[in-house]
Amino acid sequence: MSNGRRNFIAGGVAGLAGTAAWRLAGQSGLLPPDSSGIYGVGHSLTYAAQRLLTGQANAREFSRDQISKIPHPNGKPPQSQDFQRLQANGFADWQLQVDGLVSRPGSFSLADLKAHPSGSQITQLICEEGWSYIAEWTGTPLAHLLELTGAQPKARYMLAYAMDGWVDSIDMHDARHPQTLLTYGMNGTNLPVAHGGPLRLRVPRQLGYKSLKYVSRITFTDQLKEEASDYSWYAGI
Ligand SMILES: Nc1nc2c(c(=O)[nH]1)N[C@H]1C(S)=C(S)[C@@H](COP(=O)(O)O)O[C@H]1N2
Ligand SMILES: [Mo]
Repeated sequence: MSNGRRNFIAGGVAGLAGTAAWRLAGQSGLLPPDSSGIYGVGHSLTYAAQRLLTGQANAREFSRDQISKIPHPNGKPPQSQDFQRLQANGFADWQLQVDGLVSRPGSFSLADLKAHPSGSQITQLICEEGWSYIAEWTGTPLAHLLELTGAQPKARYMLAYAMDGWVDSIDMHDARHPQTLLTYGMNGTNLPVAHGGPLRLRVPRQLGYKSLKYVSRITFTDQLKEEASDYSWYAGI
């Protein structure tokens, strides 16, 4: 890290919101897009510190022999009849809806997604409760879907909606990160329903709750409302 950056961190902690340093941080992509709004100064500083320390850095990747023998499934699959009907049909009728600030909104079946270039990674899912497991995930890089649908420059966040009612969001920095995938495969098979099948967002640089399961819609927006979750919005690890 350069001296300038170190001084910037020290100065930033002393001075803060409203100062020239704060504005500079915003212009350099060091603040969450709505830093003056819903997050507050402490949260925004966590984000800035993490961005300074890790930049575009990748989450750690592991080797095949480190994959956990028994991955830990958390929670229950969606209980709705809609979900059960889709599951009974092997998710052949399931579609991912993509809309919001994109030039070409549309819907994608699993077969559509699988026809596009895939990425895979062996990474660790870390729950905020203290447990974790390592698995191999395969899916469509979100950056590819962004190109395909033409995300507009105005877009600052991606909101993802799950079929069990969960909603979460990431900023465009994480949406474009090469390790961010829309996964349909896990450990060489279709993604099990217990782990979020048919489609789960995988954001390995953040805690497990940002890896939204049962995703059926993603939308791009220029502002976040506080609808998302009780957890901290930025969950860098
Ligand atoms: N839709 C949805 N996504 C979710 C959750 C959930 O309950 N519903 N739980 C989150 C939490 S807290 C964790 S730790 C991981 C658990 O993933 P796993 O079931 O593969 O262990 O999924 C995250 N994504
Ligand atoms: Mo979690």
